[in-house]
Amino acid sequence: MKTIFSMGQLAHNPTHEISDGALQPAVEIPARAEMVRDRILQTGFGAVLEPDDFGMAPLERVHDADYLAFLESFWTRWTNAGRSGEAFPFVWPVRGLRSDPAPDHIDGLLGRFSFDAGTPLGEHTFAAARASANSALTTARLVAGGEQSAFALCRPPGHHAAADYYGGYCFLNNAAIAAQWLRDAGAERVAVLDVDYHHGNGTQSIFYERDDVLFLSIHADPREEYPYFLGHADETGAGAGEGFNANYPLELGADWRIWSAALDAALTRIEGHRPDTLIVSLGLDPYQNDPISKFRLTGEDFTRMGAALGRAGLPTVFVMEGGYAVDALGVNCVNALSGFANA
Ligand code: OKP
Ligand code: ZN
Repeated sequence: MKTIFSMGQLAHNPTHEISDGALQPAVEIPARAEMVRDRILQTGFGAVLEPDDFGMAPLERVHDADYLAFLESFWTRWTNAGRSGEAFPFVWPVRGLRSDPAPDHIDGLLGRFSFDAGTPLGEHTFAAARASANSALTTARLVAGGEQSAFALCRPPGHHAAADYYGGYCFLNNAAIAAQWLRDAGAERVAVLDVDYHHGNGTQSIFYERDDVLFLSIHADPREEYPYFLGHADETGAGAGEGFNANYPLELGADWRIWSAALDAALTRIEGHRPDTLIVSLGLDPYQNDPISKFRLTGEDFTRMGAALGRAGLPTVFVMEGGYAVDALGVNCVNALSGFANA
């Protein structure tokens, strides 16, 4: 299986994030991707190739123009305001406040186009996010071109980013951009299965009213875990999309027995959708030793996960999402991908 990755994705190199009520060392760091790339090369799992540049058009199919313009102009606005280093929002247009007109001031814009204060935005963030999206697009094109599967080594991740906001370390929704590109390239139906520990609120929201892209997510119950405000089991889609969204919120501490029951249920739903392509938002944070997560999957469980996905027999695009146990990321990722390849 081929992997697509660009060094340009490493340019987003945050030092800090806001979590647990304090400025903490950032956990979504370049070493995550380097660890996975190194393991793929060391094990001889497959080639690691550079993405092509797909330009802005496939991003505009998923994200709002004013959001992309904000990301593009952010660093100029930030430095013109006399700021330097990483930016964090601190005020949001919640219930009863107005999102439109968008503010002119950078502090207002940061709140208008984000949903949390935990995501550092810096000088090279947009360039790195674009490179990450290009990896997802190049991977999708390989699978559309007949490869049974391919792996987008995306970082920064994407699944928390919606049409017009960033958060959860995510800026461009790589999986959604790949799904939309596949639709535009002729796929009639796509399924996106998100196995990250955190609910994929951005991907859900992008496709919530659509029946062509089935979204499914297995994650920690939002009553207890980030992102807190989406990911409940009663979110089943709306309008034409009613019945095309499926959430499997699990209790903290869930192990493979509990987790795999949700996977089996999700795979049954996917089979019923008869997708031309499956996209797997491959979060590696359900791992038992993940520093910010509370599921209990072992390294071998990632092999089992990959094998179960492989038995679905669908053309599959893997898109990396979270996972913060840096030393274990390479092993767990290659376990999942080889579990798939050997199924
Ligand atoms: C991104 B992805 C933990 C703070 C967590 C945000 C988590 C974002 C996860 N104390 N802050 O889905 O892995
Ligand atoms: Zn996560």
